[in-house]
This record gives sequence, structure tokens and C-alpha cells, in this order.
Amino acid sequence: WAQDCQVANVQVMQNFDRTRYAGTWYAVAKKDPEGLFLIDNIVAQFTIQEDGKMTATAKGRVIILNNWEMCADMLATFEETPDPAKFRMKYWGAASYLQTGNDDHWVIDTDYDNYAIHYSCRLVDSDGTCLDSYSFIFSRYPTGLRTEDQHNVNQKKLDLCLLGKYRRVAHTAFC
Ligand code: ODT
Repeated sequence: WAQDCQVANVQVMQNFDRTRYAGTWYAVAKKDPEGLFLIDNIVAQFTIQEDGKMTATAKGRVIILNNWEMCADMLATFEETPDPAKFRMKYWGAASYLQTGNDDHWVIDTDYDNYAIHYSCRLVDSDGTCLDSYSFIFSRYPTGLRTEDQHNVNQKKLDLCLLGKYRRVAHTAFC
């Protein structure tokens, strides 16, 4: 069926299991928000604490103060919502000059062992579509997605109305 592009109708992962989601994920593609922050070499590490709460760290190459290139060390805590695949992510930098914020963090789909699709809408338009979103395609491998996962991931990009809006995220030795 046709994509209606309504944020409220975005389908997220059913029966999301944060324990299986834990561990290292390499960003292999990204749809950028307004005011791009993380550029490439983006690696996220999710941890489930003893109290069951999810936290994460992420590294990535950023450019701050117009021209200073560095590897950002970021931290996040996740607040639960009634939907187990939808979180609020509060994040900040290990250094004070890095970005801080509080974004939606939705897990759209994952098989836990190979790929995951993340989505965040920062600004919903008056018509219910998203005015400012970002989305990560994560892989358990820095080399990219397996061929057999690509079709499914493309279908989800289409469902999110973001097909064609992603760029590849390089992994070099920067971070
Ligand atoms: O790059 C951008 O422009 C938007 C991203 C900003 C948020 C980055 C904050 C990362 C905080 C630590 C994170 C953990 C895990 C995150 C997984 C996916 C979403 C960032």
C-alpha cells in the first residue's frame, strides 16, 4: 500500500527486545537532519544496565566551530514509552562543546544479528508529516549490509518516505 508519510502511522519493530539489540552497531547509511552533526565513522554501543534501562555511547567524526574536525564521544540515556520500540533519547557529549539534545529514538526494524533501522523525527509538520528527521541504517559489520537484508531495508526506507535520502557512512581509521 501507498506510503502516507504520517509520523503517527510509522510502523516500528514489534516485540522489541532491547537485550538482543545491545552491543555494537556500525552506521552504514544515514539520512541527515537539519544541521548535520555526525558525519562518518559512526559506531554506537548499546548497553542494558542492571536495572534494565538502556544506555548508549557513540563515536563519530564531527566538524565543530566551522572547521575543527574531531572524533566526538557521545553518551545517551533512553526513556521508555508505552511502545517498547519507541524511546526518548537524551544525549550529550563527553566534552561540553559537543551537541546535546533530546530526540525520539524509534527502532523501525531489526533482526538483532545483522541490521537495524533507526528513525527520529525532530519536527512534525502541521499536516502530520515530518519536517526534520534523521535515520541510521546500522549493521553488525562495518563493511555494510548483507545482500539478503538490502531488499527489506529498502522497503523500510520507502515506508519512512526516506528512500533516496540516505548517504553511505564511511568507516576509516578516523575514530
Ligand atoms: O548526526 C546528526 O546530525 C544527528 C544525530 C545526533 C545524535 C547523536 C547522539 C548520540 C548519542 C549517543 C548515542 C547513541 C546511540 C545512538 C543510536 C542512534 C541515534 C543517534
